[in-house]
Amino acid sequence: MTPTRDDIAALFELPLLDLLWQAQQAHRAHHAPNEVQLSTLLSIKTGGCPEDCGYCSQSVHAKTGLKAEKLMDADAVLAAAAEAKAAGSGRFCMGAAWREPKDRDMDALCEMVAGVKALGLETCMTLGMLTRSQADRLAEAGLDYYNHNLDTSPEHYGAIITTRTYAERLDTLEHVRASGMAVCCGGIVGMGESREDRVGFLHALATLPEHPESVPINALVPIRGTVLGDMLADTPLARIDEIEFVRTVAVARILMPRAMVRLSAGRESMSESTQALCFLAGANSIFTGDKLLTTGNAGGDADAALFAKLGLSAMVSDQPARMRVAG
Ligand code: SAM
Ligand code: DTB
Ligand code: SF4
Repeated sequence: MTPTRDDIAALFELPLLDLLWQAQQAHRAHHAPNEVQLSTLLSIKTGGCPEDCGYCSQSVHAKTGLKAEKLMDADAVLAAAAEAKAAGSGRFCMGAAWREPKDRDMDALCEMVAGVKALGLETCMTLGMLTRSQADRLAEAGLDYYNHNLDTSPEHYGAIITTRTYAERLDTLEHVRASGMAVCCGGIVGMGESREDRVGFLHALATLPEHPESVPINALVPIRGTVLGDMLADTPLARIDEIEFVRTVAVARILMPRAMVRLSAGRESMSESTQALCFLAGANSIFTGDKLLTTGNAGGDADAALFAKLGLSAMVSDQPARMRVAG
């Protein structure tokens, strides 16, 4: 049944232990309870992005001092992918600070996809908006997942980004879906949004024509020089409460039971206990490695220690999660 915003708000309002119980039941009905999928990120084209996303260090509108770089050579990308595989990662996600890829970049991008796949890794890219023909080319080259986030509720969106519309994001998601690739789509919490916005954000995801196979839930990484990073540094109380973050993960799990829910950016500043609660709430995927795109991440050693402490193991394949389910 299609959930309404009222249904979703009611989930958020449950006593925490009831919410976690429901989330665990949804999780165990569709996923191995103690397995977590591992992805590694690489920024293949850093900085100089014309978009004005208020959270992002890579926007030309931010004053972060980040040096803009050209698209990396395929050889360097493959070397990083081989390292990620050796460290136990199952998926390699390549991100570019673009509004959209240029057609002249497509050959190089396809070469990267084919090379990473040949190493025996699942492939993911996030390059901004895609046309249908660009999505088809990436799919033919062997791209398994495309990440394109809705980021927040339709109502809050305009306070965060003005250079790209919600509707344009939905168009790209449609092109990715039509090309046959799996959809990775989520967003960020802790950007000063209200509970109602978190409800609206999860409602938008859960009512897409099909649920995304992968749902990254990022906690804002506050970066000095970005609009949102400065706001948070100056008003620390605006930071999202960790239990509210756990609730968001649990509601995502209940609404999209077959999706892989990824505990994404922001893990570095979360305690082990909060991360454990997120896994209990149904998160079953993380970014590992010591870097996200431009900021630090918890890293391999910390993750290995956490997994040992919690009795978690790396998921070998998330194939079942990629079976299409009507949303
Ligand atoms: N340029 C492409 C785009 O935006 O479509 C791809 C790269 S972009 C960095 C990918 C996603 O990373 C964003 O949609 C956002 O959800 C997340 N992200 C970026 N900066 C973040 C931050 N400071 N904290 C948390 N998540 C962030
Ligand atoms: C997503 O939802 N989170 C990742 C990935 N998709 C591309 C990116 C997180 C970026 C965090 C900030 C940074 O390192 O620049
Ligand atoms: Fe550009 Fe993506 Fe950063 Fe937005 S999130 S400024 S589109 S790199």
